[in-house]
Amino acid sequence: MRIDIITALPELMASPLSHSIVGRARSAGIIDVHVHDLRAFGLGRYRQIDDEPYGGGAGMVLMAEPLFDCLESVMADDSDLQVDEIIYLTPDAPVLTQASANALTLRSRLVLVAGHYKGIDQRFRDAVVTMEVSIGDYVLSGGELPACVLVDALARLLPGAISDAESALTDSFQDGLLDAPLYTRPASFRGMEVPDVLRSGNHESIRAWRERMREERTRRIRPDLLED
Ligand code: 6GU
Repeated sequence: MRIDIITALPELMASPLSHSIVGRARSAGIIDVHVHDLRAFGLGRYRQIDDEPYGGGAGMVLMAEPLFDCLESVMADDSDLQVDEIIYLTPDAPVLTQASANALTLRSRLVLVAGHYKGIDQRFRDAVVTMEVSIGDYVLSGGELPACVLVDALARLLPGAISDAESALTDSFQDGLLDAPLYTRPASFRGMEVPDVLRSGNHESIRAWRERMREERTRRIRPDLLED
């Protein structure tokens, strides 16, 4: 899978995209991530990328022209992969779920547009954006961290990204339930014990215990997940 990211703050994204599973998936050629600096397409001597909103109001708006120019340069590269979706990260959009992440892994090439300031010119959204994604009901300063979140959610699902093939399948949410509690050595720590069942060696009781814990935790912490 190839992902191109358009952002005014490429430095903000460098570290999250270079470590852990995403970093390793990139090194292994499982995911090909390219970050494009919107500022390089800024207008005039000062490479301007934002301006005041028509109609007034607080905050600045990313201008259409640098966004179109940057997107056109991304589309004009020599990749033989077709762009499947142009995704704008914004809080006024449907929230990313494990199901929508799973669906996106079937795509071969995505362009992510990370807005900053107040937002981006609506004409870019209307003309070229094919999908909009929020990562939750709270406000962040820009789409850069959400874009990193989306890349992480996708990278870990791609074949070969995770060594233990089972690991991504047993993640919280992958089947709609939260994970069971985890323990590692020592068995006794400051008077706190690992549940006996996990040390019993009885795989059937362990499986049953985990299933019960997952249901109990989901009912207590996220009852909304059990609704459908
Ligand atoms: Cl995608 N962008 C911003 N700026 N804030 C958010 C978000 C996105 N998702 C949740 N909050």
